[in-house]
Amino acid sequence: MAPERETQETLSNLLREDRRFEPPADLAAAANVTAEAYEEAARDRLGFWERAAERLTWAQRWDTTLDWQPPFAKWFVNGKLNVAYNCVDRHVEAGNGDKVAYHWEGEPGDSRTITYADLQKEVSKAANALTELGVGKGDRVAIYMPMIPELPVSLLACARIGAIHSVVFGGFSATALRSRIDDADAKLVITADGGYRRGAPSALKPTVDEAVKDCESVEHVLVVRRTGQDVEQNERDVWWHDVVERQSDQHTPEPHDAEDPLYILYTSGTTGKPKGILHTTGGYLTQASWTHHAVFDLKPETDIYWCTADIGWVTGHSYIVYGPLANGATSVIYEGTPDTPHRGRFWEIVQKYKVTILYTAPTAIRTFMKWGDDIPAKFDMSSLRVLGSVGEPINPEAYVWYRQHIGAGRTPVVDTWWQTETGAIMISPLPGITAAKPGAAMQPLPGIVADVIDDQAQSVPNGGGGFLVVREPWPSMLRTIWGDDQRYIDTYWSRFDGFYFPGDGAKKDEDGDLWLLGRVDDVMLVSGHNISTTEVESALVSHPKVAEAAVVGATDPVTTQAIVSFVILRGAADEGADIAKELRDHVAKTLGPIAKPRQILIVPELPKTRSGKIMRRLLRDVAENRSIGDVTTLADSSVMNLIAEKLPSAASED
Ligand code: 6R9
Repeated sequence: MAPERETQETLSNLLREDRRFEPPADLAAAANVTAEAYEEAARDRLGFWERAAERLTWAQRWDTTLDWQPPFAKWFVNGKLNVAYNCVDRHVEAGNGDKVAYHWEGEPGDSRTITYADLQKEVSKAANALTELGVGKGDRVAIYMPMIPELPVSLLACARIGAIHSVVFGGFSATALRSRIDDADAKLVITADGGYRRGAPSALKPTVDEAVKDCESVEHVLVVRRTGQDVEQNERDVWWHDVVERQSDQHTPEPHDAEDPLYILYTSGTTGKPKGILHTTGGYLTQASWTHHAVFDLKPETDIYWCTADIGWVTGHSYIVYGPLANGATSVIYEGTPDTPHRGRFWEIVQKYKVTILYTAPTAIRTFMKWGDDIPAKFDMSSLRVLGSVGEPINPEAYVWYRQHIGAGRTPVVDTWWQTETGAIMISPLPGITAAKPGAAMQPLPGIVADVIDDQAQSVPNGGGGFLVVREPWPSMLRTIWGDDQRYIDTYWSRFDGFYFPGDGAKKDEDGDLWLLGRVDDVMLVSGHNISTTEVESALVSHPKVAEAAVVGATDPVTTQAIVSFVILRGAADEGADIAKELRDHVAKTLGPIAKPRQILIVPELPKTRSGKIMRRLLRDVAENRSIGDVTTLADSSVMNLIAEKLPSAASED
């Protein structure tokens, strides 16, 4: 007999969405990938990935496409290639040395243009410098830098010589940096004096000094001069302009094994020791490159591509560095923040470089909504043809705003679901094929086998919700957690036997299309219903006065948990007396009375990680009147004080 449950559903499906956006006819007609790709991959998944791998240049072809000893995968076994050669040299050899690889834009308004030929020289010099500093194949290099050209150059120099890079986002503390240096046992740290953020130089070197104090593994700290700030000169420190600049700009890239490690990237993880996600060479580059070609429909001859992420996150690794460069793309890199010196900075950059493809995060989109429609309207953004979103579920309203106010109602929006662990995009519309629904990631890409299952590991029918899983290995999957195979097994492969479990909830709509519903740890249990945070947040954001919302479940004597909402209003909206009632009624109307929040708090900001994801854990502390937990991964810790000030009004509602 089935265990008695209050409801049949694993995760409820409340939100209905009937809007559809067909691909533009001209884009569809010339698209890089056609519907045929889905059939081709369904017929022969490994054959499909072999053809994707053939887009790269291999020094030696693999003999086995996949060696799968669950949950340990090897892709393109015995294949040999050099990632930096694939990202740089081969484009120069093909006669594209004069093509721009990066238009780099500093926050103060300085800029640099870097061609593929320039990049080849810079990467060769840096590779020679690393060798001189005693870094060799398999050694770990920690990178803690602002968004300056030396950052991608450093990654590529490591890849070229087979050193394993571990990029630590420049906003992390000395303690966080130190624990990552120690876990990877890094020999070299590459950093800069500082970078520009919000109109001022922001120092990095002092944090590194503190992090490497008494750290025995680190032999040298290689420092780029960016801001000219005073830096302490320690024994191990060497300047980039001394060591790198005097090197030869010739360097012969050696082929590496397809399964040689390429990088470690620590997931920010809300609790416990950070996990060092390990990516390897051939499979990673294959999927990063193919997905960038397919999902953005990248035409390297004509597109100007801009991903606004920081290279400190996986999005920057795969879609600023490896994917775009492997494809010979021309990209924009911007050093600073979107509001410096004014709130139109992003749109000014789109206009200046005639950006055609823009890839950004829902948190940024909702911020732009809050700032008002009039800001993007001042700029000529007619060059844009594809827009992308990543990092969190995109609320349907934010999606429609993005399409309308940034894409002039013409551009497809691709909502791309993936993780640090997956290495590359897994679930996404394809811009020339999919009639996309606002807020849905739609379908697994060709070659990816994903599903939504219930707590009994059964595939849910259309219309049902549950746990997202990946059923088959994929080329850019993490290979393990650095130094901890058991934690890799426990974290990702133990909840459901034989499936990769990413930790996200999802639903299949009536057509079988996929909607991501947030982390399963955040799901709320209300009167026997498992309600996703995403659906309630999207309902709130669909109210014209709301720019952004975060909801959490707080313990409730009657309903087990009750929904508490934190809401940021749009630029023009007024905090009227009845706004809380208006919003509660709106949610009840949109999703049903079960999803009606018990409380609505109007707040000026939401707590977010440094990569822009809402930290609901801290909001739960507020909602349950607890002292606020660990805030070390919070981007701006003063936000919690602003929210706490709003508390008395919350208690008085209802
Ligand atoms: C690429 C990146 C991964 C987590 C992931 C999920 C959330 C990312 C999403 C999305 C819904 C999307 N996420 N993209 N949720 N729709 N399009 O963000 O990697 O920093 O490791 O975060 O982000 O919860 O599990 P990472």
